[in-house]
Amino acid sequence: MKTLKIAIQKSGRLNEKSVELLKNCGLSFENYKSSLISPVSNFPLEILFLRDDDIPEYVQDGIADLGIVGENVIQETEVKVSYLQRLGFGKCSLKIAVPNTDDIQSLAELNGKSIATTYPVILGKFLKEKGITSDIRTISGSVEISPGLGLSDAICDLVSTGGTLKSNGLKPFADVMSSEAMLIGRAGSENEDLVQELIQRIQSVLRAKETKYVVLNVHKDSLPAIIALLPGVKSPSVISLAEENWVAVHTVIPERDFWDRISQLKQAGAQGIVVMPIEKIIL
Ligand code: PRT
Ligand code: ZN
Repeated sequence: MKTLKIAIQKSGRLNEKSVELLKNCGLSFENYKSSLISPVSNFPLEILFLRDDDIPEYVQDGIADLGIVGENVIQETEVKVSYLQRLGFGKCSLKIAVPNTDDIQSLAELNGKSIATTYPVILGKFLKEKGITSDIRTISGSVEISPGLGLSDAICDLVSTGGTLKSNGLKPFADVMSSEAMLIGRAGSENEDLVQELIQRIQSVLRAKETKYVVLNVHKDSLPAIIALLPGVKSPSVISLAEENWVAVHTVIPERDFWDRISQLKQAGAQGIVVMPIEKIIL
């Protein structure tokens, strides 16, 4: 049987979450920091640990079948790969930022200005689309110090909390792209059975992360109002309690509107609400 290869970041911001995701998919492997390849003992898969910048090309060229990498890196390397699944971590945005003292109002004011970045391809396309001609200065790191050193008028860099911009006297001015970690595959690999199996496992882990398992007690009279508030996978399970006219309701609730939903349930008569994490949801 064929063994798949998946490339993930060796160390850095995406490493831990990528390893965690694969382990939550039930894959058993050693996360050796020193080795480049780790075999999975219970699935025909090998994990390649690489620098994130190399992952898109490895996948495009078929050295790896799959990869986990930020969309920013994929777009900057301009590779031909299939986007298989958004993974919900490593979220950030690529932004143009200017010094706090700059009173720039419109994108057009970037005409003729210099912008330092490690993302010349993405920035170049963005500016071209907007009809703006700036001087893109490609540097390899520490972009945020470049206006302070007089090397550029503005920067274009990834931002997550905004702390780095702030501590360098910069303010975000324009959004170029938003990014998150993405499962990519060699073009056409999405049709392979093993790849499909892995995608399904990943999706079941992601779905579970977005939902909580909730058990609550309610008087039978309030049951219709409670059920009306619950979406559930299909419909909630309702189990009789020893106390007459009381039932326990088992259901799942989406993480995103969790607290609103819980307070609505309480108002509708729910008591003794127990909330549990879910490991996997297989549809
Ligand atoms: O060694 P290797 O080449 O593999 O890693 P790397 O150093 O190139 O990348 P790494 O580990 O820093 O980031 C990997 C991926 O994480 C990126 O390609 C993004 O997809 C994603 N990501 C998410 C981020 C950030 N958030 C982020 N905040 N990548 C970088 N940053 C940097 C940003 O460049 C800036 O210096 O963090 C700083 C800003 O952060 P805040 O929180 O202060 O706004
Ligand atoms: Zn990198």
